[in-house]
Amino acid sequence: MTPLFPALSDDPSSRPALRFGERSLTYAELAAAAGAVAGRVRGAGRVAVWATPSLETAVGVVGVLLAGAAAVPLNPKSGDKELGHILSDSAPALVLAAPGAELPAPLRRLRRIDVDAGSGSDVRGGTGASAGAVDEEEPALVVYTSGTTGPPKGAVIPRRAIATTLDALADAWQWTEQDVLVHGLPLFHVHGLVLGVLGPLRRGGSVRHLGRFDTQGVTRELSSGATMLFGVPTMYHRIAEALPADPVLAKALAGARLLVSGSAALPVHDHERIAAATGRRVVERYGMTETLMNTAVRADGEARAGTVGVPLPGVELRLVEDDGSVVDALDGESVGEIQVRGPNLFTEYLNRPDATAAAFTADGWFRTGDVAVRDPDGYVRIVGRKATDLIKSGGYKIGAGEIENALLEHPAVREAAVTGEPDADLGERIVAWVVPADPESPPREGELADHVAGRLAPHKRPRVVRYLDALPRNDMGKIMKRALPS
Ligand code: MCA
Ligand code: AMP
Repeated sequence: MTPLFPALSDDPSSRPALRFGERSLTYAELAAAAGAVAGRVRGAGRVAVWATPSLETAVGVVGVLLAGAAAVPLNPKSGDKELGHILSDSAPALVLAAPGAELPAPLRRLRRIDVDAGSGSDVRGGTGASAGAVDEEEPALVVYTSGTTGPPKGAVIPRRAIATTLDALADAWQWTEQDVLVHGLPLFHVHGLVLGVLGPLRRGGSVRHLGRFDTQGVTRELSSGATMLFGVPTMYHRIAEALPADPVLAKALAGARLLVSGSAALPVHDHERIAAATGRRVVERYGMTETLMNTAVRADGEARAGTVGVPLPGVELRLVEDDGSVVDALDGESVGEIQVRGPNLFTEYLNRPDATAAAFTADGWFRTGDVAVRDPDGYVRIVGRKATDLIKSGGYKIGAGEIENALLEHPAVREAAVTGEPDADLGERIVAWVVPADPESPPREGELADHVAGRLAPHKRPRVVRYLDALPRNDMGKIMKRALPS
């Protein structure tokens, strides 16, 4: 197999590779900076990366990959409990961080390497850019992803899956070294890191990261040479909201080659508002941490609102009913769980053979838990999700059980249940149903939000708290979430 980043091997050019705010690196500079990281982490096994939205994160991850090691990207807003779990589960040999970044206590026990992302280094100073061949089945990333219950699981993503998914997207989107991608996604998940950073680098193109998403940044970059935009539906919702009063944004979007949404369903209303204001249709692609990308609306296909397009090259996709029978109909109404097979899939959940086994059928199909229909021309429409205890908020997957456990650790909470409610901005918002330990002095809403944000992560905090005298339970004592007052 070719190296993950052909543009970094041989004779890297002075073409732009990465830009974060005012700071940027050419391919030659990136080869030197990431090569230097590679030289220091070679043989390290798993390497934690303090994944702030910065040049250092991109250089650090590329360096780890050049060295043939595996990167474990950490959300820099992780709370104590979540971070503790990820560190004990993944047992990284060391941590990479930007110089001066303050790391929380559990990370201070690890050996730290500051990533020097300074430009202008001597290309030959790097020792790792042309590292020897690494087996494509070797882990490249361990990305933590929430399930319905318990702490997040580490999805082990091999190098083969990254190369496969990025090349399939290149085919679907005619994505080349001429493309300049703009986005403001976090770098500790697949969307922002694999598609948004490793994607442009595999093509030999470039990425401009906004630091944090806002419509002004999108306007600025798309008006000055950027060709593609990646975002979650919340970002496109905010764009749709801003468009009526922002003709410059409309013009910038109209000039883009490709606008791509993913991580959750893009509401048809937002899709149509953007199309009406810009004349451009957003294309959707469907993926998962465990599978990377499965389907996409192709650049040469019809960008139909409400669909995630067709299976990518190399991806086998089928719909399966609850009784295991395969749904063959392409009729836009026969519903089944999406199961996928192909070289885009992860290897396993780290240290969780039980969960890995449960995720696959006997004949090797991965059960996504997403429920869909297929149109006569094969376009996939996602219509729901099997597990009600998984919430997608702002494009983040969040397990209800994880938040319930955190809430129950608050002394003023006796019982807790967590659900997702429709939200125009976030897709779904997290709602906590709480039975206070003392009904006379229930915990304040903000206190519970801070408690969850501090233990898990801010995006997992409840946006609404509702107080009850008791949770509805069945005869077995199990909480009946469907019986919660709507
Ligand atoms: C507010 N904040 C708090 C609290 N309240 N912090 C601590 N404690 C509190 N009680 C902070 C937040 O941390 C945040 O800080 C700021 O206040 C605003 O919070 P919030 O409203 O939650 O954030 P937002 O700005 O509205 O976020 C919307 C967003 C975000 C930007 C769209 O949801 C986002 O980045 N989503 C992307 C998710 C993603 O990449 N998913 C990919 C996984 P600050 O402003 O400093 O941050 S899915 C995937 O990878 C698969 C493969 C796929 O298909 O793509
Ligand atoms: P994650 O586990 O965080 O990687 O999230 C993966 C999940 O995001 C999938 O199982 C889907 O439920 C959802 N998802 C990703 N892309 C889309 C999309 N374009 N439309 C609907 N849901 C999506």
